[in-house]
Amino acid sequence: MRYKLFVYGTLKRGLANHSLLSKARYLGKRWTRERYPLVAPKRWYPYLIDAPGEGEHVAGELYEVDLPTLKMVDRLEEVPRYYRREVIEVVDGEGRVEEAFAYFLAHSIPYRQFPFLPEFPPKEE
Ligand code: PCA
Repeated sequence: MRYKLFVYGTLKRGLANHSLLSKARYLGKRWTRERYPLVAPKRWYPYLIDAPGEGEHVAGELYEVDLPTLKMVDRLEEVPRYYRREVIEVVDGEGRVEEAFAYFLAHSIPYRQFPFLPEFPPKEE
């Protein structure tokens, strides 16, 4: 089985955890169909918050992964304690919609205290 995984944080190309996706197939750039808050209170740890309608259409990358890769990434993200893996809708540059897994922060934080990012890492101020 192959699964679609939308990544918006450290799993993206060039970032700290991307090597976990070495066996994954890159499908291209995508955005969340809904708006979600994306915050990075600790700078290198981006959190997608399950509060649809707040925040931005978050940019990320879509991959096709096998089950061992998905399980490995779940372990890295400490699912279900730290992040939860949920199905969301993502859109490509032409507006085509598809479903993919994405990682949401599992616990609640006062996310409205932080700027809502359209992508991670934030562009320099
Ligand atoms: N890694 C996952 C969730 C947050 C993070 O840093 C990702 O890139 O989507």
